[in-house]
Amino acid sequence: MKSYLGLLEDVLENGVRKEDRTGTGTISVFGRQLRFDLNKGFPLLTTKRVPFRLVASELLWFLNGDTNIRYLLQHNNNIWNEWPFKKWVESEEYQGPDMTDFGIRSQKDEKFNEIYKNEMEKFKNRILEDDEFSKLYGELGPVYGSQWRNWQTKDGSFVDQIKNVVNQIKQNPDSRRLLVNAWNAGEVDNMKLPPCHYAFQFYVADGKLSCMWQQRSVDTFLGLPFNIASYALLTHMVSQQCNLKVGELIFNGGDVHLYSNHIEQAKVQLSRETKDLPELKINRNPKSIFDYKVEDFEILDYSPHPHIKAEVAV
Ligand code: DHF
Ligand code: TMP
Repeated sequence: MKSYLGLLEDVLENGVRKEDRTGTGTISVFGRQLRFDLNKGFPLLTTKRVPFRLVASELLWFLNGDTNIRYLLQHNNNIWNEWPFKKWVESEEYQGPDMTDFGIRSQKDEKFNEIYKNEMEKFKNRILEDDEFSKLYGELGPVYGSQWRNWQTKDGSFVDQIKNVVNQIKQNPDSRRLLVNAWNAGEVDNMKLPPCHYAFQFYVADGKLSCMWQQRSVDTFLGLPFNIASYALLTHMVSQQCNLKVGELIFNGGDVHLYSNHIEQAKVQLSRETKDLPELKINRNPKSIFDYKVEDFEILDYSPHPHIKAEVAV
């Protein structure tokens, strides 16, 4: 995982100041690649603890074709809450305290932060308990899960890209078309957040399955460690389903940035020594790529440095 730290260093050294949609401000570089040999351990950062359980439940949520945060909340996963919450507090129906710019304000104003946390708890409970509310306000739009499993075509039929790509890997491993695409140009405007990791491709050679993904926008401190672990996990799952060994995992990033409020955390991470990578154990051989459960995965020998807190830009 030295390469991840190398990228942090690269952004710190070469990043150019750039304003961004969230108003936080970033330093940013354009066009970078990282490569991981999945036979040398599971690429979960060791210079800070990354919550693997959250990575796994998010990936299973994508694979279920689900785009509603209710599933995530049922799995105690809060990583997508801010975006549907934004839609809720901006709606006509919302009558609570003013939540304008809650992301930035909650970091700067202690009193507001308490009010915000309270509204967020109420929102989460309603998503979990109220079916109608969750249908209206828990939805992220046709994001990853929808495009991966139910890409709608012109004639109104649906393409299951995951099922197709797994079948193709089994039947036609030399194919150069082993691709899944989440960037559906006709639907991007209906998504709460257009896909950051927008496409991935598999490659089979020497009995080994490799995977390369494309990411247009990269939150190097918060998002990227999740993204690396998520595509690593997906590659292990697909290789198990196709009776292949794992090969390489390759990341291609477009706008690779560090938010201005993550710089100190990045430096702390760079001051830490890396440790041996953990191993992934999959405890079962499920019938299909759609039958995995969070409990099927175990991370062995993971003893990272402590977690480092950082605020997510909304
Ligand atoms: N927006 C931004 N600005 N950056 C992101 O990385 C991002 N990622 C999204 C959605 N929108 C985003 C989905 N993935 C966290 C990690 C991944 C993620 C969203 C959030 C995150 O906050 N991770 C914390 C731990 C969270 C927890 O324990 O609940 C971390 O420290 O890794
Ligand atoms: P953007 O849509 O304006 O590019 O903002 C998206 C932000 O979220 C950006 O900082 C990248 C980050 N991000 C990741 O790094 N990984 C992810 O998986 C997701 C969903 C977002």
